[in-house]
Amino acid sequence: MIVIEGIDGAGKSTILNALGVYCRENAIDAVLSREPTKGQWGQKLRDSALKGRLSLEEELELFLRDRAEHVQSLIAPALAEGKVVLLDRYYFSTAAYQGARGADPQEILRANEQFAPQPDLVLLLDLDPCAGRSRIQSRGDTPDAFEEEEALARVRRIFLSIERPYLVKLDASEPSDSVRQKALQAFQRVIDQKPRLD
Ligand code: T5A
Repeated sequence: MIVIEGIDGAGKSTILNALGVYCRENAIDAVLSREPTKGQWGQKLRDSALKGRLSLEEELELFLRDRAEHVQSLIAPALAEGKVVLLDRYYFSTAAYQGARGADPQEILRANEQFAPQPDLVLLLDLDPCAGRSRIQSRGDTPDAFEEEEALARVRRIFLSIERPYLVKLDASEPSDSVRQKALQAFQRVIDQKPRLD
């Protein structure tokens, strides 16, 4: 399982799509997904970003419910079939974003790691929040309630403080091609180490 993390506008979807294309071109059986999901809990969270933010406790609960459903319905079955799961955000986002609102990031990691499979690789796309915001704006979108700059600076600090052996930090301020090349190299290293089920 490969997870892409980073603040809003860091380029996660761009890298996820590039990894998806690479898998198709190299006959790697992969499933792409993202959190929050399009399920009932994920949709509620997305609505809250537009309509008015929920309390920290409500957010934490919904992200956990959404993830538990995601693990059960998609992640665990795909892994059991030997597929590569590519995820845009996972529980590191909960540690960073809900941590930035005051929850304990270490406790969030611990709670999630009790039920959610740990990834083989986390690509952390590190970017200054100001740059992330302007990328979102130049894409034609308006940053939402999760995307205030000061809060994103706290989110970024928490992301950078997470220590896991499978976490690789990439400088997302570099041009897209360069970030993509580095992401693909890290991805291929992991694929080369994994025994294939077929
Ligand atoms: N959340 C989520 C929590 O609070 N807790 C949780 O547990 C979870 C799972 C979800 C929100 O939910 C919060 C975090 C989020 O605020 P989302 O739907 O994942 O949000 O949306 P974002 O993370 O905001 O995703 P975006 O699509 O806005 O950003 P991406 O995917 O990081 O960036 P991307 O690839 O769309 O790129 C943005 C723009 O920049 C360009 C792209 O072409 C695009 O136009 N770009 C670059 N430009 C220059 N150089 C590069 N290297 C570039 N890479 C991409």
